[in-house]
Amino acid sequence: MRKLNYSEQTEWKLWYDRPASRWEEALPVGNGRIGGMVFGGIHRERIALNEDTLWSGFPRDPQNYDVLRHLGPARELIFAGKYKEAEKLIDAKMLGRRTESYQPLGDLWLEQGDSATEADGNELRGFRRELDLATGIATTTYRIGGAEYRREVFISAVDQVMVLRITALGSEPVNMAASLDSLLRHQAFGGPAGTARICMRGQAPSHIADNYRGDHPQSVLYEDGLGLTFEAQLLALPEGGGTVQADASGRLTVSGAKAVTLLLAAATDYAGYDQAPGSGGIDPAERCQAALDAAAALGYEQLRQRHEADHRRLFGRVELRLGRAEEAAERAARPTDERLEAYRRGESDLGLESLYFHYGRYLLMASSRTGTEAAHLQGIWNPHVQPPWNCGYTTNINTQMNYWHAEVAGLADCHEPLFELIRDLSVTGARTARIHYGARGWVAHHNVDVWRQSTPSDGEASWAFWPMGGVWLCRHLWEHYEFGLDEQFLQETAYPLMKGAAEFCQDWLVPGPDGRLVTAPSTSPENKFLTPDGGEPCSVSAGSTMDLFLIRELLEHTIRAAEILKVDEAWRQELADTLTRMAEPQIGPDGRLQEWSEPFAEAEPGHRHVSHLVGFYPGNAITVRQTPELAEAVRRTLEERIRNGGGHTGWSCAWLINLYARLGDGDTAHRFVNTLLSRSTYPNLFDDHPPFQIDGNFGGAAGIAEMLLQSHMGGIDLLPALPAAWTRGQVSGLRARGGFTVDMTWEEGRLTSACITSTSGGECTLRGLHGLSVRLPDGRTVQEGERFQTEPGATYLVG
Ligand code: FUC
Repeated sequence: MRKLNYSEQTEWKLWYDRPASRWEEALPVGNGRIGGMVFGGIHRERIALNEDTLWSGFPRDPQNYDVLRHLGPARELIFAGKYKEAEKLIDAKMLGRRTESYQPLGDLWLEQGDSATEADGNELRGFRRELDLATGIATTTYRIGGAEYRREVFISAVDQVMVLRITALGSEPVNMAASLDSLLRHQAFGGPAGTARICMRGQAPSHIADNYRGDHPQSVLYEDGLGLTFEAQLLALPEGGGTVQADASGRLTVSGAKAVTLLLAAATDYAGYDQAPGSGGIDPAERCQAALDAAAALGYEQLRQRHEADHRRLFGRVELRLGRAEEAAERAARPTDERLEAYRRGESDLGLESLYFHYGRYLLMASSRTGTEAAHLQGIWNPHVQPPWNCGYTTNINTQMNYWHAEVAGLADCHEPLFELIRDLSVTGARTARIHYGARGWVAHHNVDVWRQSTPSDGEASWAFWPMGGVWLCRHLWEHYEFGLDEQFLQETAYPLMKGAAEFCQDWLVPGPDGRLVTAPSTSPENKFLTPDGGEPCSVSAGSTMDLFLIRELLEHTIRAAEILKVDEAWRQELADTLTRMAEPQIGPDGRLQEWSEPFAEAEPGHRHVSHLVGFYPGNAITVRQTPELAEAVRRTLEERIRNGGGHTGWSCAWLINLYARLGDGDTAHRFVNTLLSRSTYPNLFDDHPPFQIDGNFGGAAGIAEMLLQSHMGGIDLLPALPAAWTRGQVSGLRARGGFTVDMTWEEGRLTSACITSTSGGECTLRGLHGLSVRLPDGRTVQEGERFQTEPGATYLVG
């Protein structure tokens, strides 16, 4: 395919001409498990560290054995229209305990060079710190006097260590000191005598009793022996002479070296959600030592090559370029924070928009890799002992949004940690289903942590009472199958989990007063209606639209999966029967999609959640082609929400991009891309909810992909929501459902060429061809909307 002649030198980089002055300016690196935020300091460098299993708490039984006896009475109150009373009952009797918090591991501090050099009249020049998304390497360079210093940082997924390479060019040697520190209980010390190693060993709190509102030391509990143990170790490999010394207090000094490679390993004794810390046979110190020894034997060059090859393999799968190369290069020549400022002031910068897309891919690669924990509210990066919302997995939108781009943007393998989370939840959630609701299958609620809490958390019904977490998560299993068509995955992983969630739904649905099956109690995440009698804000009723969409889709996907696998025929029939008996989402008298089963007035008409639109995106129960009236109701719902201030948090705005893309309204989708970047983005391009929350990055990337390619209506829609601002561009490697990969170029707002690769054969239908046609290998041509058979591995050109 013709390339638009961009330069990789500048394109996929975030760069700055000064060190980060706060955490939200630092640059994230990660291998899915270990995370680092690189500040790029000059004489004093900080790399804030994380390890993805370092959480407060330990396994406990969070079941509330009292819930079940209140379920019947709560339903009676709801069906009698006594919503407020039902809500009070739930708040008082049917919730659970606070989930645990993700913890910061600590900081690696480097002191480098001698500030006296500068005082002697040698100015600091040429400072640059950057993050190259294509290689996953953060680099800081600067000159002082005749010396040029360079620090490179990456975290290798292959070798499980952070690698820091410090070099000095010119006459000056590298003189530096390194130390480790943590906000958690810890000790730092030197390695065995004669080694160039320092260590930090510490303990995570047994419980964090409060959310972030500044740090409340009294909410951080340590009970002896109950928290996870963690360890970080740093090893120095100097080159070109130089001496290394590690003292007993944990300070490592290197002097007179030409270059030094620092290797950092980190581990905890987390051995699974159901294993008490320390009981799983994992020794974090041994783990660190083994990783460091293996990495040291490879040496810097090999570590870097192995990391880069692995990183490029994933990152290079997709390329998106918007607008003219010269313009993109010109904009990229500016520091990213200035670029963002200019964009905020209204300057167009299509390169920044594609950078944001690639950053969304980069961040998922760095926070969710095979074998690691799933990405939580902040991916893996967090400096707080009491992080906002515990840095948890909040499953009424945020956890799902983290993975919206995974399939379409070529990172299906990064989706796997979420499947592991779902698998664990199906075990803890089976107890909760039985104990809380007397139901089969498994259930998960809104807050989940590393211990896989499946019960409601503490708090209030409007968010804590949400037994649909597992149902929604299961959509990811099905999507993974639909994109990749991996039948083994469907059989061994997806189907058993979907089946359990579907069984829960069968038992959870009850006949409402009109005999139709509904959920009760039911909430619509975090929004409230005004009670018809007293006009009081209330969150609890029966059969919220979101519940109905989520359950409907799960049952349909489960039936489809059982058909493909040729299993459970009788049960399939049961599910099909349930579907016919379920209540349907309603269009209200004002033409909007109703959020609840009744046309209640909303307490907050500009609410950030648009839960009832879940059937339109990410779901496909409503589509512009198949159900145009409902799609029109979606549009009206959106307009009203937005008119009242909706879309104001990062993720909420990101959702709007996806929804407008599905409406085929590229210009409005683009307006929200613009809003997300201008209003909800930190200097390091992290999403600013506020505060930092990574879902907006991921949802934004998904939205950009959704504007370019859709495959939810049976067939592939090319450029379905191209905004006027993206007149020309090219993209390669986007994935479509049915096992296809799509490359496209376009000019003047029209498709100019496309190449479809079929991974597993199967039928394909293309739309958005603008008069172009598909050439088949046998010479036949296929037009817009015409179905054709593909061969596995074959490519089909559109021109
Ligand atoms: C949900 C959202 C909030 C926030 C939190 C983590 O409760 O309503 O906006 O994203 O999750």
